[in-house]
Amino acid sequence: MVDSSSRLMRKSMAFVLAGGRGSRLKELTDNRAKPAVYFGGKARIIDFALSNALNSGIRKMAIATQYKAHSLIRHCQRGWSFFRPERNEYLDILPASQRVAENQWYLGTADAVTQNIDIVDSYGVDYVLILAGDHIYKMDYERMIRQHVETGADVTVGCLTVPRKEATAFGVMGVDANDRITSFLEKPADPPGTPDDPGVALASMGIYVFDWKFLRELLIADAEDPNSSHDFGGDLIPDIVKNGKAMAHRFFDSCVRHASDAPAYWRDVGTLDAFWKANVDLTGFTPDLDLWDHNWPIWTYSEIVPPAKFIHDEENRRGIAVSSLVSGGCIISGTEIRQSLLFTMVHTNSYSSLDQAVVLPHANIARHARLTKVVIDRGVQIPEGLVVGEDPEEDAKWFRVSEGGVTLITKRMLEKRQAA
Ligand code: ADQ
Ligand code: ADP
Repeated sequence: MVDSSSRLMRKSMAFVLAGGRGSRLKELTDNRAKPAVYFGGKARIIDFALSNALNSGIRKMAIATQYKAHSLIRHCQRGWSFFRPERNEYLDILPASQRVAENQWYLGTADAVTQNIDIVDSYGVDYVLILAGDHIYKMDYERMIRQHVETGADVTVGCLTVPRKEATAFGVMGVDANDRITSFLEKPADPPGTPDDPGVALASMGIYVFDWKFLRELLIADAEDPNSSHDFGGDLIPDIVKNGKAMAHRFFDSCVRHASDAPAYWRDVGTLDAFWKANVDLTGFTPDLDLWDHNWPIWTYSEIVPPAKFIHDEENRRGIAVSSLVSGGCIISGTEIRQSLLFTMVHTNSYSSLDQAVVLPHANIARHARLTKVVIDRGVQIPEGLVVGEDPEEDAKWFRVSEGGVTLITKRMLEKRQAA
């Protein structure tokens, strides 16, 4: 018989891979890793995986960091340091460069675990849940771990269906009638569709459950294999599919939704367009991602700030925000804001307007600025009268304009513009 929920979760840990840069987010990840990128007004991307783990009952977590990890490490230390060793709860941050003598970074995702075998050993767990720190979704991992134990699989891979054309960025699998994985192609150029619907492919979410004993042996063997790139999706999973028992776990079965007819929400906000859209979508009437659900809170580090303040300026120009999310500490003074998402401590000034803007913390919008379809990086001081989003050619001279017409504005871009 499989353990009760709490016993099963006590025997499990989450190992979060948070080392990737996310280069398609362009200058937004110049100084921070993708998992540290802000999302949804208060949180950072990694908070979704960590919150899912916490809400699922997992109390042992390790976070492997690598690329530009400073901001990520600071965030995790501030926001996620409430685990108590005396209650057998742990959260360890494992920066790549500290674990090897010759400053060799983690080679691939599997190597990030191999280099920390001693730490996983010290947790004394039976099951290891490998997570990616860079996706936005709400999922009850207990169901996936339970399925893993019940089926006696060597590995259980989280999966969802994606349009076939987009599946080139994923591990794509074929399954039999029992959801046993029969084939696995990492990022195929021409992804196969599913038998039911040739327009969609069954894609790996890049999350896996293993028995620790099994994975430990596999990692040690993999480390000695000169032909391996030490990557879960590229090496280990295809190998188990061939030589062992790999099962698929459907995200649809364990996603956390606010209503049974709500869509199963999962996003890789890996491009500027996807990042902007997922944030702006939250301003919609009933967003597919419910951040208001008390039963599945997204935990994060939160600055202590006063409530958002809206004021009419001295000429009685209205400071208003409609269909928008405005975080704590914001001051909206004489600015009209529509369909926008403002993070903590954004200050906007009179005669300016924001439309479909995603404004990261501590940015300041000076007077008479008019910004449409923008992402404004943390701490950016938008100068007086700046107009963006109306003339793409002009915008592209100074800023990053995405394929979908979203303009990213960072401090460095503004400095260059001002110097010219
Ligand atoms: P990718 O997302 O392309 O594909 P990868 O770049 O290896 O795989 O990133 C996986 C996760 O590991 C990310 O969270 C990243 O931040 C992190 N990471 C990458 N290199 C790391 C390192 N050296 N050390 C620590 N962390 C690291 C994977 C799978 C596919 C699957 C997709 C789903 O390989 O099969 O479909 O995820 O997004
Ligand atoms: P504007 O350019 O729109 O005139 P200001 O920055 O001069 O904006 O501020 C207008 C109003 O915003 C102030 O009268 C005050 O009510 C509020 N305000 C500005 N800064 C702060 C602050 N640091 N704390 C609280 N309220 C502030």
